[in-house]
Amino acid sequence: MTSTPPRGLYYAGDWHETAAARQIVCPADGSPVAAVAECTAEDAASAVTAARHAFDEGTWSTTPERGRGELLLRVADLLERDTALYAKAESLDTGKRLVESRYDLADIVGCFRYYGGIAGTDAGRVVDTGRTDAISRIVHAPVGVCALITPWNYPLLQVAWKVAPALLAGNTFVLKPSELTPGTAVLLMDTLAEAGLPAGVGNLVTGTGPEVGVVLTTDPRVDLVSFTGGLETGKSIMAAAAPTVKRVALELGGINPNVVFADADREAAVDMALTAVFLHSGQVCSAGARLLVQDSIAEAFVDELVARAQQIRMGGPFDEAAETGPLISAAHRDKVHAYVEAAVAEGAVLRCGGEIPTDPALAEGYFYPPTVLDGCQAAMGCVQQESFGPVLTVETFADEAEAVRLANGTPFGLAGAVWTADAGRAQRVAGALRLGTVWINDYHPYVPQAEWGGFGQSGNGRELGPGGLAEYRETKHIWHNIAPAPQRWFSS
Ligand code: TXE
Repeated sequence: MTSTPPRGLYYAGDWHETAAARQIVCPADGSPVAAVAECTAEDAASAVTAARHAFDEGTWSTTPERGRGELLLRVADLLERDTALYAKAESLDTGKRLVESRYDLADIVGCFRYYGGIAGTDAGRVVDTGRTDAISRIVHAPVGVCALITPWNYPLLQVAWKVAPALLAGNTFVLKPSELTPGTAVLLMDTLAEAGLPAGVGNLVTGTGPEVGVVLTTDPRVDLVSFTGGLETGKSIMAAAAPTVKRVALELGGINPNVVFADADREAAVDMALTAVFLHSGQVCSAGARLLVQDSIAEAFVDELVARAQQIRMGGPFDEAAETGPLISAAHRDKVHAYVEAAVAEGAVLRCGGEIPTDPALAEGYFYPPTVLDGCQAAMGCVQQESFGPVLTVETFADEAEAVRLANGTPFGLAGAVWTADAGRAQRVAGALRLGTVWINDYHPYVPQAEWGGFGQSGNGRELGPGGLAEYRETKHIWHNIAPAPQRWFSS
């Protein structure tokens, strides 16, 4: 029997073998999923060479934008055709429920369709020069070679948010997915090739940040880095990109406020407060991990929420009774548990969860139960830093001004919500919150047409929408003198 070598290094239109491989395991039970190429710094440099060559050669950047959009639409159709394959791969790598991976795939298809659909709708603009002898145009140009570095919580979704606009704008890219969840990125290279993407335009390196990620953020042949991941990594990427003045876009998460006023629809607000924080076991950059609830309803609201949180069923991707899955790794689970212990040590009241489960059915996986920390104060570490796990902190407020002040009281600003029956208050608070996304009487919905990104230390730049495409475009001014004549600025 011949075995195929582990895949993960793809450049210039071909798969390449690597000296080493990494075994991916399913976080739900630690079972082996697949061996994936463990690339070196040299492998990453080879991928950059291919991307640079393809960009400079120009086939893709000179393909009319509508043609590039048609390719994205073909990718969307192929992803839809292969949903079962992709969803299974995503669930095995992340441990998330199969049904959630299927939802993610629908969103991924939607992202490719959105960018495919807007192709050719914005060709720049003509500027009034105030002269009859000159024409001035603003046009879009691709930035060049893009390094796309992605995390493990929504592996292919975060890839899609970068790859689709990067390709539409005419760039070439080197993708580096998280070393924990590379499976669907490997599959995507096959899909892009099947859709007809020219060799060298889309390239992949699998491996770690310190080994291959660093090459992508420092190589002078890379023009742009788009990164989604942790705050500390984001800071180091920004610094690494500085000496070669790369364009940098960062999506770094945060600890997001979910503000509930006493007049809110109680049933909906409790229900959605659970979804806000416990969806995907809290491993969501926009998770509503900070509940701010008006003091007159706080006790009853939190009692109800805790009672429901205790009922949430954990299980693996193929357990149909499960409502949420494991954390991504033992190391991440230990980090979340240490966060909870530190919160309790600084005075938070543990209302539920807070212990690594002892249920034998969950013993092989990295599960952590929905956890509620009541009685938190703005200055506590647990309110100022994200756990990125299924942990809710609870604070109370007296009035609108205090709610806004508390909600804005962290260095982050990705997303959050306000719950109230008062439309005027809803708009006032939404306007005052320093967040990239504000939901009113809802939590988590997003559409590819709307920009996504953060204020403050949640990052810079935007993904999705026209703004997400703008990240991958240079703006160029073309001035055309149609009646050239000497100007005689210098008389000699
Ligand atoms: O992410 P990293 P980690 C947060 C969450 C989590 C924390 C750390 O709080 O606990 O980040 O998670 C690559 N140069 N989020 O350590 O390290 C890495 O290989 C270039 C929020 O898993 O940020 C992976 O591909 N690349 C978040 C990617 O960066 C480097 C999602 C993300 O990994 C690199 C995930 C380097 N020096 C975690 N070091 C969100 N915003 O949604 C690492 N990488």
